[in-house]
Amino acid sequence: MDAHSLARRTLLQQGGASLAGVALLQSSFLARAFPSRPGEEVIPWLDQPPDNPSGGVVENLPRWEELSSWLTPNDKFFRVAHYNKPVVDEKTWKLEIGGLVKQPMTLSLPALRARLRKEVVFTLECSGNHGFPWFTSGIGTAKWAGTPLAPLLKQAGVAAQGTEVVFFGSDAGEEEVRQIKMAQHFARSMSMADAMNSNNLLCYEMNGAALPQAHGFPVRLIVPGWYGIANVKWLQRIEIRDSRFMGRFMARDYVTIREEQRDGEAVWMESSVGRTLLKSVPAKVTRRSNEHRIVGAAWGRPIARVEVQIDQGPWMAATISRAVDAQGNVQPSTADPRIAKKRTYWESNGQDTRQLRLA
Ligand SMILES: Nc1nc2c(c(=O)[nH]1)N[C@H]1C(S)=C(S)[C@@H](COP(=O)(O)O)O[C@H]1N2
Ligand SMILES: [Mo]
Repeated sequence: MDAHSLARRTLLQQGGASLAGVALLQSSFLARAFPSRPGEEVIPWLDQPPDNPSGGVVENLPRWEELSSWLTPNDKFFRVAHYNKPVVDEKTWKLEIGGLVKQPMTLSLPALRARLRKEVVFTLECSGNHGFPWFTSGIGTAKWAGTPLAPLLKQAGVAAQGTEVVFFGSDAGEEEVRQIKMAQHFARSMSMADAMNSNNLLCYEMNGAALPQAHGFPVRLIVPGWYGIANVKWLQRIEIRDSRFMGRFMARDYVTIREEQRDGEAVWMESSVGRTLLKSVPAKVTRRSNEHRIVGAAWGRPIARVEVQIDQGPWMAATISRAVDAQGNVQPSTADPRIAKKRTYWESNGQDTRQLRLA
């Protein structure tokens, strides 16, 4: 088979999407990914990522070509934990809602489960994904179930000056800033307007099972449309405040530092990692008799289309895929200043190159 016939026979994942899949594609929270067909063989990538050196911070990274469903099974779903991984007793667990509210609340797990239940299918990606050669599958799609956050905040009665919502996990570690040592819980915040989004869930179920311990049992925050870091696990306390929260995961780590141009002058922009960016990857190349197919995933924004570029050389290597969103924005190439002038590893949504050999 030559490169021409490969290109001709190459189909992107739209070809394999079921009608149900196509309907789901309208959602901006969902990756378009890899249905598999009977009798097809997966051609392994030559450029397998190196071993994960993170020492337990990042775990359970799947190989893209092993995934065969739109939803990522819980046992193939990546995990990130920056501190300890608390084992929480659901009998004594309580969620507090406090700070600038008229009616502070304490909720048990049965009390949360008794509230309105909502499901959302959302693709969760770590913003560090593709920031290192070993970190290329820090992403998964699940059907998350829980109770919407907004009605609870309304019930607690946010005071007029309450503008910031801080979510604390029960996991904690020691931080040192300006020679001040402090024990800190994992915490992230959002503006009140962002927190009130009706898709946000206090989530207790993942793909139909109780939220697994490693994914934040008994309750985590799920904020569709945001990078992984905003989806606080092992949730313990929600606090309404009147000023920006500047903890490690808002203002020191998960800060993207990028050089930008303003009228010929280089300026440095530092921004907190927030909403997901447009991205795609080639997930696997399959063969069924003489037909090859490149199957990929695209996510982060409503996707209009995905394009793939294949080398014309003798190795017939499939290389770059890129996504185009509904507004016509194209996933940046790695030479684009948005990627090339970025000095921290988060938010690496550049076009992804993979290598394989077709025998
Ligand atoms: N409490 C707490 N929540 C957390 C984290 C953490 O370390 N502690 N890590 C965050 C990061 S960086 C990511 S990418 C996601 C990963 O979610 P997962 O482990 O369920 O895949 O959880 C987020 N929520
Ligand atoms: Mo992350």
